[in-house]
Amino acid sequence: MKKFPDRFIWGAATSSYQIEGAWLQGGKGLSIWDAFCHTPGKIHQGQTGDVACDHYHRFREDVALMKAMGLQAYRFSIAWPRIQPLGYGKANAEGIAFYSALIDELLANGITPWVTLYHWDLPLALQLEKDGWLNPEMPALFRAYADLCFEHFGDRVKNWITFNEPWVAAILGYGQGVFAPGRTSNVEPYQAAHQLLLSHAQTVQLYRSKYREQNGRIGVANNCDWREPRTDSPADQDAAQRALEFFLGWFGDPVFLGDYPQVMRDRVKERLPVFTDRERDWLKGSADFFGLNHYTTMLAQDSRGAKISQEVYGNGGLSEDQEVQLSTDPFWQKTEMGWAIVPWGIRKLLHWIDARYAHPAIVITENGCACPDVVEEGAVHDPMRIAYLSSYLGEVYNALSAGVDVRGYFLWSLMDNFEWASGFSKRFGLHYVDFAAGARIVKDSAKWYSQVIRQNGID
Ligand code: PNW
Repeated sequence: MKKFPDRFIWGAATSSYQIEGAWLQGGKGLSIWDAFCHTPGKIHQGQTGDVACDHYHRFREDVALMKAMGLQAYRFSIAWPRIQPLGYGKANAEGIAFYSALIDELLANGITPWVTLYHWDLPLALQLEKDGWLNPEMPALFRAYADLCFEHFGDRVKNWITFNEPWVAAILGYGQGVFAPGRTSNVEPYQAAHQLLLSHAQTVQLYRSKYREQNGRIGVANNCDWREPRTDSPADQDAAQRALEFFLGWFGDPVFLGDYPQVMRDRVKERLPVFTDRERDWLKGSADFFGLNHYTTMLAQDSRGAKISQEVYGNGGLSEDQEVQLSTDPFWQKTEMGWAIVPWGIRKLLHWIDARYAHPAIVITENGCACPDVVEEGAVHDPMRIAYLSSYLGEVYNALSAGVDVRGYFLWSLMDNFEWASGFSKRFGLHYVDFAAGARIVKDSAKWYSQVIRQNGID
């Protein structure tokens, strides 16, 4: 048995837009995802999160599922437009009441809440009136929203994540245009990322000054896939390192080291905004733990002078700035997302983070996979998910054994949900959701994970 450290945190994660539904209820305002999904052509089969898992009405049942599997911690996000329908102004009492009830229900069941303040559902009014994350007024607006959350929930919530995957918000939202707000540009991702980082820094500063006595922890959840050199040539090794710095370094470096990676400043030049000295000071050290979302690995090849194939997943957007051509090994098995299953990638990435950021406390804030799940006589057998999870956790264990400080693991996801541009076609859950009827079915993987938690380890 691979035993994990005594206080290792076993959790599962979700996000507001992907599970809540009730898009026009409880005084909620519209978000950019409401608008994006209602724009024909943007989402698989025109699906939306209008109802999703109907978690807004079923949250007590969902907490019971968590309790039944012995979950220790639950990561969810607050929908900003439920708290401030327009993104500014006073708090919407019904929104506060909803999250308050959820938090109380979790605590009553012995489950620790981990709260993400922003998992992409920006109030639509801020997009229309301010151009969203491109606007330098955003840090003050986000900080005011976060202030309301700390004020109303901070007595009970001690673990905060400012942003989920700023990389995705910037690249998929402002570069490739496949996520809301659907912009395509090779400048705006850098500008949006800059405001996301400054919003993070200001919010952490607020939390650490005004809410010090709440005695909590705050960080950000960055996503990164591993980049393995395609060959052992120095050029490909450099390409893999460059790709990691453009991916995780873009956000990890400012938060832990105080500025963008040198390689980005050299290559992006005047399209990369510059931090002032004061901003660098605020950013540096603005996380109490290193939140990491990780799913897959790709091969990286130096592409200087060559044309980058846009056919390959991952090559869109800003790969020209990196001059890295990505690919996968044809022998790697793929999940339903088309993402390669490469367990050792997580171990190498954990070591990379450990070395670059001077041995931070790492919390894996997401890891999981989409599988072709079907209901058979009331059960869902998902051996592929169990294989994925146990192999990835095995490599997390190896990193731990080698001294990397991993504190916890949040599995994506507690239940099947609205998978963004893929709609309901991709199932990541430990629980199967019948989206027409709303019913939840415990998958084999949930029973397996429950045993992992009970044993505090994997076989
Ligand atoms: C993450 N990519 O999204 C999100 O945090 C979740 O909301 C989501 O459901 C989960 O991973 C599974 O997709 C990502 O293209 C979406 O690199 C896209 C990418 C990465 C993460």
